[in-house]
Amino acid sequence: AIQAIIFDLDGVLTDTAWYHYRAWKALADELAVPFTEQDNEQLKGVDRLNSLRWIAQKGGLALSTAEEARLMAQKNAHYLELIQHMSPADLYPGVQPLFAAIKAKGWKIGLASASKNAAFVLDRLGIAGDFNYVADANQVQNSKPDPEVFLLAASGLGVAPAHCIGVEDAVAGIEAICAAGMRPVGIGEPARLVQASLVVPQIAALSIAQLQALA
Ligand code: G16
Ligand code: MG
Repeated sequence: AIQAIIFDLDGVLTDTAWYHYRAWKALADELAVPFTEQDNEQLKGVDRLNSLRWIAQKGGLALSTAEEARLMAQKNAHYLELIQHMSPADLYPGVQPLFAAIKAKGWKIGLASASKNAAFVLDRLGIAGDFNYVADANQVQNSKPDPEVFLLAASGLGVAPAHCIGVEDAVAGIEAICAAGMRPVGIGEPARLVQASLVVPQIAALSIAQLQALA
């Protein structure tokens, strides 16, 4: 039986991808590396260091560890500036009723995000208090598709992975959920998220009945 739903943050509960894109784009421009919104699709769910390495590789740049650290700090400062004005209005429609329905079932709510800024974003969205446990990139060594962040969320919730459903928009995230031994729900296109048991176009289309049926 289902006992917990573990959500990814960016692309599932809110659209921070646009802000990540603007911050990476500014950095790529400075490095003279071509970088488009389509390129940014590849970086969804990918952590900060691996995102920078993806851009550096695209530009054929070899960065030292010190340069990587400086560029990551620069990108993050810009990203933080861009997300300062996020508010509950940035929460995707459908999240609040879904959370209410999950709580009414007595199921727990967890977060598994590749972002180090997850707690700040939850706070800005006004939903920090809805989570029984928040796992993010500050606490894990291995980035998605490794299952570590989902397994940490499950253990923080005190629920065995087999009793959890994971909800993700990124291919690497769905892989992480599968590797964790949880049931995967995708947000986006079925053709892209082939490993997911169920795919809906956006979170507003996800019902408690569909989640219950995965049990
Ligand atoms: C998010 C985004 C990624 C971003 C990553 C790291 O992951 O999807 O694009 O690179 O976080 O973010 P930060 O630089 O804030 O640590 P998720 O797992 O919430 O989709
Ligand atoms: Mg995501």
